[in-house]
Amino acid sequence: MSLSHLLLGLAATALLLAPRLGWAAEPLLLEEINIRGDQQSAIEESLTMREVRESPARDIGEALQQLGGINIVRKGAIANDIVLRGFQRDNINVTIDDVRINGACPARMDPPAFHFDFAEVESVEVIKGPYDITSPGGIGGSVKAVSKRPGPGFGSDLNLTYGSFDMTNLSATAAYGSDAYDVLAGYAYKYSLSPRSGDGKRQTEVANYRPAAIDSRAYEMNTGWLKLGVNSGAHLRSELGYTYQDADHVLYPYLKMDADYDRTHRLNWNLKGHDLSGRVKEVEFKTYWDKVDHVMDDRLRTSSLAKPKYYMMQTDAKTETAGASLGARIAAGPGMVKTGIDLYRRNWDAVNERAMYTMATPYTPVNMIPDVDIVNVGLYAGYDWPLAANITLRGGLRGDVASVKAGTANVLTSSRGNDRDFSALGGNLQLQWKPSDPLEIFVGLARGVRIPDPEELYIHLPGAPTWSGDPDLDPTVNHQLDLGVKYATGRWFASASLFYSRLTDYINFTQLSPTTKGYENVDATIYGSELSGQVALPADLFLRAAYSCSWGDNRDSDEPLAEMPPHKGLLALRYDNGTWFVEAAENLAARQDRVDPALLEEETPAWATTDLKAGATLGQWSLYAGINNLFDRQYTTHLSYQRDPFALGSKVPEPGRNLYVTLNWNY
Ligand SMILES: [Cu+2]
Repeated sequence: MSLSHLLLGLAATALLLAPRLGWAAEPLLLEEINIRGDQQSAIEESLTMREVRESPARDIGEALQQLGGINIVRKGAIANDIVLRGFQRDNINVTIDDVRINGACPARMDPPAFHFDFAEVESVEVIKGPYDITSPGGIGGSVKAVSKRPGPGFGSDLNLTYGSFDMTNLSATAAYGSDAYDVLAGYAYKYSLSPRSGDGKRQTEVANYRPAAIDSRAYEMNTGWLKLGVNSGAHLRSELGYTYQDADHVLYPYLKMDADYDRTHRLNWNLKGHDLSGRVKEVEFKTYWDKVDHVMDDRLRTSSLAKPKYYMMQTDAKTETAGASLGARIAAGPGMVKTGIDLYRRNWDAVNERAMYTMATPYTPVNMIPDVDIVNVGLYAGYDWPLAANITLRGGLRGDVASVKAGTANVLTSSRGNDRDFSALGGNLQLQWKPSDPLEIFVGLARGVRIPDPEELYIHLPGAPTWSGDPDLDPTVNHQLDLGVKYATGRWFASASLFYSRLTDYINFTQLSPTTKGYENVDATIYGSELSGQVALPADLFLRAAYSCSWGDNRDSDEPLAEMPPHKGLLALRYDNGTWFVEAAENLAARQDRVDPALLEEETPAWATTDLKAGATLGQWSLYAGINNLFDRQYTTHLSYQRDPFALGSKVPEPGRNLYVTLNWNY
């Protein structure tokens, strides 16, 4: 294999060069340990772009997997959906610069994180639990990506990754910043063939692909973005951003169809005033608009053979979201008030056509998601109260009203009415106490509410089985308790957290009748813990360990909740002198035998994989190379097959041994 020779050559060069480069640089890792130790509370975790750059992750979901409590739904080579502490879909908020961007696909081919490229992103912050009062929903937590912002002067970043299965990630950004204004432009290209798993077969071989499609590209994506910043005086800043993304030919062996294309526009404008007076620390107005066009069909599958059209089935789906918010931070008494108002409107429409529906008129269009509008308005206020030098109490409340209305008819809207109104009240109380300097204790109590989404309310797709929403669903309410302990010195930190979520009217996907699958409100609990630690050992060695688990119980049926990830762990040893590093990591997941019998879920065996990587930085250049799944294990994760009516029944295996090399130039 030429690629492995290339990697060996690069690693040898790095090893030879390293001693000449000196040991002066303070490891970036120590800084990260300090940030994790000092600045993050027990319910927060963040992913830095250093970690993304070193990894062969194809998307934000895959990159976030290394954090405690995060798993992904594997549907193919890309577009992995984020699962946070066992919560997924609308139970978590995934945003970029606080922009809500929804997927258009009713089968979640394009989850929110699919729509922003990580070359756009500077960092990703994860808040575990319903502690973010600044936006609606998010009862399981929030994943908040923050986009890159230009620094002073000219800056540029070029990144080239090439790996097994012809995986190619190219990105380039160029920026210029002065006191008065700044501008940033970026472009990213991603391409890959379908990965081969440990048995040497492509992921496409587990599904019903036509022979010619097995070796076709797994995805091809182009993303371009532009960001303009204008500073008026010392206290006012305005930012305008626009991103266009075109994803083509994205394969989903998890499902019965593939995406022909996803076209996404995202536009946002922010105006921020800071230190406006002694009391008013910050006032910010944000507004955004985004739109996704998604078309999927089964033209690459054997199901489309000998049909009147080039497909047996096709879904044309569109979603459009617009929102605005006004928020302020005001000093009051010993602490700080945070308050604001926000609103968004989302439209979602999906039309499905199938050859044999109906026999009299083949390809009769079905209003699968009947042009549904949601309008949500919310208000929030919170207070950060430093009770003493080492104790902070934070509290906040949030209220929302929402109305949902279907614009076209299907079986559900015609028989049971086509609009609903909702109201929601949430809030939280967080105590952060440092009894002694390295030790910190966290106690959090929170209530979060999220309304049912248009799919859960109104989807209707006749078939075997029929996929059916329920227009009478109630919002899910989460009452959660969090306990955390953290011990952090400059050179190491350890953190342990426990959470317990009591969920009323949890929206559960299940078999509703022998012929119908759909959604029901049930009472449920999800609870679990995360443990993590990072230690700077002598001789520039670093050890990192992480463990996380979550259990889900359906209290109505006394059975486990579906799609709960098993216990997982990570152990990594790294040598890093600030100039070059080598790292070995072991990823572990336990067997999952807690399965939902109502959906005929299957158990998943335990697995372990080994990853190796190395990298070096010389001036403006960095070079990284690695091998993931070194021993070419054949395995699937528990979240690798669809329980939905669009289930193909195939489990999508994880990639087998794969190599990658990344060259980065940063100026
Ligand atoms: Cu789709």
